[in-house]
Amino acid sequence: MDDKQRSLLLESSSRFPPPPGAKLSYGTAGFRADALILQSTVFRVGILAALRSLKTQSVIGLMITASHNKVSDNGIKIADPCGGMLSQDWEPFADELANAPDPQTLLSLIIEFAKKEKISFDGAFSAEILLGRDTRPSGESLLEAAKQGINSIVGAVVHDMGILTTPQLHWMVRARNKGLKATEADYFGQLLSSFRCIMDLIPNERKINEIEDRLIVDGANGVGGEKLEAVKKMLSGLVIEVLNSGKEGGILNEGVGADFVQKEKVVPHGFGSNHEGIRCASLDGDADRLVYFSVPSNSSSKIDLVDGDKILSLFAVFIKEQLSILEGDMKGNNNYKARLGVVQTAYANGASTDYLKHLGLEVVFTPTGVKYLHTRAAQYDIGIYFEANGHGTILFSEHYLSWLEAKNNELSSISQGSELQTAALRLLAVSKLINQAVGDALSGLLLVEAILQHMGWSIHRWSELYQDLPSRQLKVKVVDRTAVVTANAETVVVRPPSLQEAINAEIAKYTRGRSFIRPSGTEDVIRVYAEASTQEEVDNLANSVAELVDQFLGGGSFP
Ligand code: G16
Repeated sequence: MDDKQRSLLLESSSRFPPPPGAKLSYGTAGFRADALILQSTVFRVGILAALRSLKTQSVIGLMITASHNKVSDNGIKIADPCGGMLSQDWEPFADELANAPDPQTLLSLIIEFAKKEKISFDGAFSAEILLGRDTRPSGESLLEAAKQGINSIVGAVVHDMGILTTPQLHWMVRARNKGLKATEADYFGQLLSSFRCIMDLIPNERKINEIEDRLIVDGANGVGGEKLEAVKKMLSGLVIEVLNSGKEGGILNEGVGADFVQKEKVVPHGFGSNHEGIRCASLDGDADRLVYFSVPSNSSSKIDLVDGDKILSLFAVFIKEQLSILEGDMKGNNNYKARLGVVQTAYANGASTDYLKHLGLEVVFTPTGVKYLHTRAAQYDIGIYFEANGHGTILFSEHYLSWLEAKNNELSSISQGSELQTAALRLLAVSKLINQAVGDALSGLLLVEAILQHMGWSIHRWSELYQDLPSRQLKVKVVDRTAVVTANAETVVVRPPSLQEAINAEIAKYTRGRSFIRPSGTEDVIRVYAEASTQEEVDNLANSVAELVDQFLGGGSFP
């Protein structure tokens, strides 16, 4: 590193001192905290993104968002060259960078890390970063901090992509690195054409059904609602009404959005008895999560939740149907049996796992966080991953996509329009519609809608795929959430000692009881999950486990 680069880093970082007394750590999906203390962190992540770009000689993405968190929080997510989350082996460096106490320490860390990673500052490659933000008021000034961080690396180029959903930014990074066009119009164009393709391939006999073509979407008062308004203008065959689009003056994620709906299992603001029986969906603050729900008659505010597990199950049924058509006829020359796998976390409702296994699928578990699920799903030809909270997607391996393309070409010449070719075309369209970089509420929603039409299923028919076990989620505020250490995909507490034994003793009191705790990586709380055979039992179990967390970790309160 030459003197010019050193002095640029020293000078710029002196303008972004870290907040006194705050320790920030790279969590489930990047850094997240009260927006007031994030200037220096975001500036430093700007530097990190430029270094990552130099290292990989690729475009990197930075998204200013705190997703489902309250509006006064903000955060930053990093998109790697493939569009996925930052490679986990860089997370410790991200932590060190964020917490370096002064410019000189920061510079030393960068020099040492660049040496270790063999990052060259010779100017042969210029770092290039795509920058986006959600609708939070703090986003504008944090975006400026990120720009200054990026510009602290000589020659770095920043493209401000404006207000986007997180998955749009990840999609753009992936597209750019594949040499494809990557504007918002290209993103919408790909979504709409692949949606149309799946809709056009619905067999005629299935087109007669009772599905209402109206969908009501809760936009969480965030960016997703805004973008969906744009999508719906270009859509045909589906009528979408967006509530909580942010234009009505509601507050982001307050009493609205996928996180609220999935955790509380009540209607979001703006929904009520006038929506009884209608198919409804809810997006989260940066539109990377999606859940569906319906309002039962005379329900007060309760909903029938169709969560990420059921979206996964719907996708699995559809993919499996196409694979059995394709693999049912192995007479051609070019045959191949795809390896299909499903990835869940400990939050997956036990009934969903039973259902998926009953379908004959391979189901594996990872800790919470898309970074884990995505990596695991990428090991299959087709990997479907979903968290119960609605974050997930379907990944197709390059190898399998090449096979599908070849099969489609072969079938075009020998049996154009056959059921076999249609199945291949459907899978190819799904691979274009569903975001290959990260979970995406907008593309997920269009795929759900296309599959429901294909199956001829109402939301009620879909919801009846299996009956969820009653579950409850709570959060407990403790003095130091890092005191909890878990193992086995977060199902067992290994620290503090004896806490797991105490939880086991509570679980043993209930039929089909299951419970686990884990520190959140996006909020300063311990999360408690419980499942049992009745709602009363599960509420008791969750409350007793929350009490145990309080006893063992002290200072508990239940936000
Ligand atoms: C992020 C992650 C998700 C995770 C969620 C909650 O979502 O991308 O994988 O499930 O945080 O994580 P935790 O329980 O550790 O707080 P989002 O939508 O908030 O970015």
